[in-house]
Amino acid sequence: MTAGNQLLAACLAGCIIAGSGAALAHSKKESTMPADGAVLDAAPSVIAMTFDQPMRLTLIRLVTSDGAEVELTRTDGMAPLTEFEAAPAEMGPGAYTIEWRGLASDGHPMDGSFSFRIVE
Ligand SMILES: [Cu+2]
Repeated sequence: MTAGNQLLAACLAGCIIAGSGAALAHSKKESTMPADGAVLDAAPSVIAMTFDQPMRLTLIRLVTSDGAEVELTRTDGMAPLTEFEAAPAEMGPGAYTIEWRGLASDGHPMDGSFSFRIVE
C-alpha cells in the first residue's frame, strides 16, 4: 500500500465515521489512463483520471523512476472536474509514476498515485 492510498483510506474512513451522507459527497478516483500497473509499448498521448464526483486537482506530477519530472500540460485551470486530462511531454521507455493531490467535492484533501511502464 502506498502512502497515497493510506491517506485515501484514512479520508474515506473519516467520511464514513462522520456519517450524515458525507461518504456520499466524497470524490473518489474511479479509473486512470494509463491504468495503474499498465505496460505500454508506446508513450501515452494523454494522462487521464476519472473521479466519481468533481475533484479540484491542486497538484499533478509525472516522474520517472529516477525522480526526474516530465512536463505535463494541463488545460483544466484547476477547476473541479470528473474527467481530468493532461498531455505529457515526450517519454521514452521506462517506469513512470503520477502523483496527484486534490480537493474532493466534500472539501477533504485527497492524494494518490499510479504507475505504468513503457517498454521498447
Ligand atoms: Cu473525505
